[in-house]
Amino acid sequence: MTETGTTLGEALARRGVSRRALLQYASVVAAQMMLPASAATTIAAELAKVRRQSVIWLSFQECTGCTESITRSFSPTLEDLIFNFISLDYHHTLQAVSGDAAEKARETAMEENKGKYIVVCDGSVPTLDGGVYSTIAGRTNLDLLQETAKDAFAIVSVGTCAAFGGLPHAKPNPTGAEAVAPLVKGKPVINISGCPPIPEAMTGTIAYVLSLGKIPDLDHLGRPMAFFGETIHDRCYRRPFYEKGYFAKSFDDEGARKGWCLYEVGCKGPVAYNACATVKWNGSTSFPIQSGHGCIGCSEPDFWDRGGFYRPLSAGTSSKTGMYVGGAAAAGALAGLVAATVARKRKSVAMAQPAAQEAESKEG
Ligand code: FSX
Repeated sequence: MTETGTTLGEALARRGVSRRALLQYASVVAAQMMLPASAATTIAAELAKVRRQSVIWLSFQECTGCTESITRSFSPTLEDLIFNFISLDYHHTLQAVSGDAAEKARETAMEENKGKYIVVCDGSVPTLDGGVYSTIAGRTNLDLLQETAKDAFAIVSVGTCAAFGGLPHAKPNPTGAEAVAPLVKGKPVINISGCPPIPEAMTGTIAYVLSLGKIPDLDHLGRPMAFFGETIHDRCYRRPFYEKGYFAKSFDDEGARKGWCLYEVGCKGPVAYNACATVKWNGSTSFPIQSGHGCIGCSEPDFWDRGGFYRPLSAGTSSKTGMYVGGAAAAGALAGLVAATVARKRKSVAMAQPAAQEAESKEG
């Protein structure tokens, strides 16, 4: 880990990492965060000055997919984050210590870095029955979250579970699972949704906060605009087929083989805000739509309850069940969906309107 008392620049130099390499890395972060190229110099300079930065990672009700995802980050790598950038003082999956020693590490990190440390949370927090459904060191998730968040600089909620409740929050939500943001008061919360979230969205955001000491621009759901400012549909390479009305009707028909739009086989790209189509996955190798599967909208609230992963958006959703339905109910539900999207004041909202028109025409 970064040696106490030294700066990141000094630590990197000792490892033979040149200033040029740091600048290159800063350029990647600047590009990811949609900053002007000139910001790279500032980021590199500020990163070089960064001293030991404590990060406390709290895991609640989740599947560990978010940690799996961040360990597959390509730029920067988790190794960069842990060994060169930060001190990951507490992380259930990655820490070497356990039991009392782990809790002591968390308490010490909080004490020594009051007001400066970052808390990363994954998973949702059970609130029913006194929060008994998930405990760590004999304490409820809620208790641990509120104690740890109290003196933090900022909270970063990674994954749809921490950001919006995710799978544990899906009906009937037996544990009373809640997202993190409503449970911590008076602290900035950055949501990086996705089930799991894109690793570069997590590491890029954390690097941004570390280097610039501020919170990036967020959308109305608390997500960094740099990664969540556009829909998958906005940047999808299959979009020209959508415009021309070329749609795959099943996953193995001729249209699917020709790479046509997956809208009619249930793709939720038009209403899913995330960077899968641009940042992609596994070192920019591919993303679900590129491998032939529609987007399931995992970065949006309540995507599990909406169900219908293979039903087209034009089939709409039932306000009662949350499941996709057809006919008149569909048109009304979809109109609501479109209206909600319009409220987001994003240019990509226009892309949801053809779906509403399609639903209306089907109704007629
Ligand atoms: Fe949830 Fe993450 Fe999905 Fe899993 O920690 S966002 S279930 S990928 O693991 O919280």
